[in-house]
Amino acid sequence: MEWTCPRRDFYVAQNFFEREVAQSYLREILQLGEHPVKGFHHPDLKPNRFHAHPKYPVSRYMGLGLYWNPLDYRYYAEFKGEKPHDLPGWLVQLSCEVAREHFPHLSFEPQTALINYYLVDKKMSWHTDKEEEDKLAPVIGVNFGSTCRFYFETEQGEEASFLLPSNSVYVFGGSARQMRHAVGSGRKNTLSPESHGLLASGERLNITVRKVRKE
Ligand SMILES: O=C(O)CCC(=O)C(=O)O
Repeated sequence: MEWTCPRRDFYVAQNFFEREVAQSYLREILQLGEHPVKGFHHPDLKPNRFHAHPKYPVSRYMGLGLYWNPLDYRYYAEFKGEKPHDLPGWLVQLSCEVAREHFPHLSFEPQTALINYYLVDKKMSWHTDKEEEDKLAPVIGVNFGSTCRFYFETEQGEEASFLLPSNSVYVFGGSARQMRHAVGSGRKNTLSPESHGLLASGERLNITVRKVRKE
């Protein structure tokens, strides 16, 4: 497993886990998602001038640790009166190790994981992750399912992209923490072996682990 560096302070690694390990992690996340309240759901977004009740672009969404509410873009300790699931131990360990490897000088604590489960043809348009108080702490992304195109802004303000397959991990922090980024929909017929039987062709599941609160 090797890290590439598409821009300063942004790293990506493919073939991250052994296949059986990746499969067991994906299965665990899907099981957490079955909970009727704090599992996967399709939340409303902030109203805009076109829609009074727009929906979050990703059809299935779940927060662990803290709940990020797409309706007001704030983090909460509870969702509908329930405490979100805790982050699984492997996700805490993985995110701390990746943060320490690439950003040893920055403070990091895995306080939340946002899980986006993209059904076929679903994608995320250009945005900046700016709702967290800590504007430097790294965001660690873990990817399962189908390959998608990941778009990001270079330091020169140009748009660039690369293909992001299943079983890959990315991390961006420091000078890249506020970079604009987007993801295309999962490509058909690229479903990875560890996702077979768990996700359908063209589906994709992304987990981003974040530090939200400042010290
Ligand atoms: O699906 C992805 O890899 C990106 C998710 C994302 O941009 C976000 O959660 O802010």
